[in-house]
Amino acid sequence: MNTSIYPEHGWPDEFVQRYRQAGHWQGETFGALLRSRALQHPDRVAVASDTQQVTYAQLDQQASAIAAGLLARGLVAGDRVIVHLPNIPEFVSVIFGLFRAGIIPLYALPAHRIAEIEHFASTGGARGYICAAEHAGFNYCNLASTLQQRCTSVEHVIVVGDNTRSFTTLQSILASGAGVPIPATVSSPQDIAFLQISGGSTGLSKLIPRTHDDYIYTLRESARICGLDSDSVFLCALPMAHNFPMSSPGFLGTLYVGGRVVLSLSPSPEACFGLIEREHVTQCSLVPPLLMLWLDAAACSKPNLSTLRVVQVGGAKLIPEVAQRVKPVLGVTLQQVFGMAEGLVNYTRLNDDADIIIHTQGRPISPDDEILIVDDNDVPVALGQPGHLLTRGPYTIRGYYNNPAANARSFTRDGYYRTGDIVKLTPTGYLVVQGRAGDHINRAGEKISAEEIENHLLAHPAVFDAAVVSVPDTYLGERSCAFIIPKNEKPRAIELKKWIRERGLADFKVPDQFIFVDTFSETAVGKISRKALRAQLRAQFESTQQSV
Ligand code: OOB
Repeated sequence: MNTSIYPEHGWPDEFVQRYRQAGHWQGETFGALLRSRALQHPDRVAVASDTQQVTYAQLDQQASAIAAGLLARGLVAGDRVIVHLPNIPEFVSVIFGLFRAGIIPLYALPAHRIAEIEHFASTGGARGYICAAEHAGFNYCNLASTLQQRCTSVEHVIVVGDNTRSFTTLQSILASGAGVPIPATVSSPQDIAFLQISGGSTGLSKLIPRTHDDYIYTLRESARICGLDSDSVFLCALPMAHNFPMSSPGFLGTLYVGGRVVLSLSPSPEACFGLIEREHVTQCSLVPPLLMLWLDAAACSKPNLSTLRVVQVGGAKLIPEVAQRVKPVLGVTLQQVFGMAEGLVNYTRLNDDADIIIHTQGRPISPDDEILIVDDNDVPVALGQPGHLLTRGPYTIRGYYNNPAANARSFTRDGYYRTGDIVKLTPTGYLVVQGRAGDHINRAGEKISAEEIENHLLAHPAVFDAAVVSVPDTYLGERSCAFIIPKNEKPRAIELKKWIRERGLADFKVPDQFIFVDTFSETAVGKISRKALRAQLRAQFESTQQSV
């Protein structure tokens, strides 16, 4: 067991004992889980899309074939493989194939581009990269080629779909592994099951190691809290690599209880309303901006959503005015979700009073989730006062993967994770999110590090200095605004946008707005922190908005 002050990953022994004795950690693994569900109800549909229906038995067979095929190619248990796939059934068979082989998936979002993927490959020491040939007009095979040139550790590229670059296809892996006998699991419950990526408020994303035991605990409890059972049909409309639609309760929570997962390549109301009707969807998760789109579309087009019972909304703050419209317009129960890929997830409960559902972001999953709300000096604030949220518990990581510097910043000496969120606690134990202490931008649930974008802007030859801040946006919640001091000639905003894209960053990180200034302020230059500068610029932005 890890005994360092900032353990890499893994809980100290006393906590391991406590979580086992409480029955939170039941010694399950993903590989064994799928086998057991396939034996319980082989012919039920596990995953459906516009073009495919995969039963539990088929999913189990595919997972074994993929595992055997990958092992035959030379990958071994413990290797890391980046999974870069959109919402297609192969996402599910691939990750269960990796679980079965004991290989660790590292989930990338479809929007990520070479800069992010290269960073994940090098920090994760990835040996493989699995992508779609093409999705939403982007050719992932070209990205794979560049990745292999830049990152020699990535020996294996596997592509879902035909490709002209002669990369190995998933089809051939499946064919080569079909029928090869392979155990349901080779992992121990406390092994790392996969790596998630952090929103990253300081610089580049960090990798989040989640174990079988801790993650499966959240699936079991989330399914219960969200009212899922084997008759439930969950529509996965958000990118399935994201922790929220993966596990809160998400597609994995649905598979845990033997329900049916329906995948949509797009979260738009046009794509989803038809699927809800056709597939008799009962549950779905959305971020607030999408919920707003759905509400507006449903109010106009009056779709048949009669099977839909619950919509989870999280990832960013939902304002009460919007929360209030959910029941009358969609006819469903709203469930607010405030969670993080690092662990802690809070839900409003389905039978909570309307006031709690509309005005709070829920309470923790587990009686063993420990919550501290503290001031800037780590001293607990009085009940009801806002403060920094710190947490530890049976499914909150104790450290990022391979990142002692980040661990020293993000965890207290006794293992609490510093979430970076400012919250208030109600007398009945519900959390109300007030905002962020750190400098990240929460753009429609996608987290953007100001520092990461500033560093790319500073590399532009015409930029003398850059500060990126979040500004309020009616639909996105927050959008990004870059304040730029040009060197000489003022560059055009369109040029800077192109620059960010060409540096291989996800599109959602391209600043929405640019403001060119001569100087940040007399006192700002070199004398105050970036954090204070960003706060000052944000205030400056807000005051100009009010005077317009
Ligand atoms: C989810 O996970 P991440 O890792 O992309 O982002 C976590 C951060 C939180 O620290 C908080 O700043 C923000 O996203 N957040 C919310 C929120 N839910 C997440 N802020 C206000 N209100 C909410 N309801 O976003 C995530 C993971 C699991 C479940 C749900 C969301």
